[in-house]
Amino acid sequence: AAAASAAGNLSFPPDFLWGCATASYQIEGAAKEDGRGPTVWDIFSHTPGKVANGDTGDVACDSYHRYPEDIALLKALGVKAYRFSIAWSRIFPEGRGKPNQKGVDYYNRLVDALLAAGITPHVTLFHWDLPAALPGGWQNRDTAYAFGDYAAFMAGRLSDRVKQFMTVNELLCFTDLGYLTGGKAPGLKLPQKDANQVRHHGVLAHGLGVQAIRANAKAGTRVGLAENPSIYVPAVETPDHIEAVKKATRDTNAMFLTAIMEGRYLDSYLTAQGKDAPKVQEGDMKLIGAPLDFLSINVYTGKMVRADVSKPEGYAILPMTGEAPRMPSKWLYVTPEVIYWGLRAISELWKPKALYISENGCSADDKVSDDGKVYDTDRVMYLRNYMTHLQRAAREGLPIKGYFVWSLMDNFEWEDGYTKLVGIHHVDFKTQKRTPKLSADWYRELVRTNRLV
Ligand code: GBH
Repeated sequence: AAAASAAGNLSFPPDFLWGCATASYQIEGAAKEDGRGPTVWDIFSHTPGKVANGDTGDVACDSYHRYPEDIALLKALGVKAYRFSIAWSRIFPEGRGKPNQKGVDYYNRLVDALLAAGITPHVTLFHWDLPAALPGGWQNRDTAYAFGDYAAFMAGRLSDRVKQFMTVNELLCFTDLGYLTGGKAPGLKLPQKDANQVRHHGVLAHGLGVQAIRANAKAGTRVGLAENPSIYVPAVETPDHIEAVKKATRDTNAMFLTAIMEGRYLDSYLTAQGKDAPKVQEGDMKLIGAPLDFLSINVYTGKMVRADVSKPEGYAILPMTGEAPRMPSKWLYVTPEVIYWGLRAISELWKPKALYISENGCSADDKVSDDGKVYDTDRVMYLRNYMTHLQRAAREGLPIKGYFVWSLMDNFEWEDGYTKLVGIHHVDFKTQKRTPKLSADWYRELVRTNRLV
């Protein structure tokens, strides 16, 4: 039995996996090198008015060339794992067809260098940089099959060394935000019916990816996804509000995570969408609902929920007030408890075998001081607060196995370009020099002691 000493109560489990996360388009640069094909994000970022300052990922952190330096940063932090994504269009420049060996070589070099440094690679196969050549993008069901083929290929090439694969990152962001509201690539504003079909192709791609990885990977390979479900905090920690949080979690994620965890669309979703409901083919839901080896969630923010018996759904989601504390990204309200309640609601609803936080972090009011250092006290405060609630989840025995801070370093923050920086290392985008921020010093100590102090 665990020693119930006061100090022990602040510890994380001994085998807790600490890591850092990045994504290909946000850090790699080398957009035209070694046969990489164009992606929807290349086109979007080069379209005037789409990204702040007209910023692009053409160079970003130049990690395509500087990955040894980035691995050195990971090593200096003492983390045991690195979550990165593969640029599909480096492997298949047109999304499908003949593989590009130079792209494969890059990820082989990266994986080998990580392993040589004692760092476990966790691979995301799709973090939004869709090959532009795929006709219709995610509007086309064929794209889901192309993803399955690409997943099969990568599993075959990497699973001798990579043991943990995430199919896709954040369904909402490459479906609704790309095709319904249009703030992200490809920047379309389609009618709800078409957007619902895009959502379906997204979850179908995940399902086909799971099947493809299982069929092509070496034994012992684990498959999951990195999702950003809507997650909630009970307004008051009483059984009725806690139940309301679970119900809200299940209902509001009906098109994505609930479908994946339950292998069906909730009737309430289908009814609400009516004639706009997605067209589903025979066998789709079985693929989509394939049991996963683990589930990873990206946790940034969440809303409060209270039980409300006057509503048919039995709960009310409380809006954020204008004065609620948030980080510089306008959507990033500081709600540290959501990391615990998100994990708890998901655990109780769907009993996943293992859970990870695949991203957590924030933009902050970073300024380089005279000594060249960024003292990001606000980010330290943010991380420390979230970590307290992560530790509660571990302490109470939820199956939380690891945590990846977003992000290893400042990088191309999508439509915000380089105006919102989310790294624990500062990057000087003129010189590409990386410098640990105060938050990196803080994280290194957390990783070293494996406990909150
Ligand atoms: C993550 O998404 C991404 O996975 C990662 O690549 C990114 O760098 C990181 O966040 C930091 O931002 O005003 O309606 O357009 C976080 C979840 C969900 C946050 C969508 C931004 C846009 C809200 N994102 N949200 S909206």
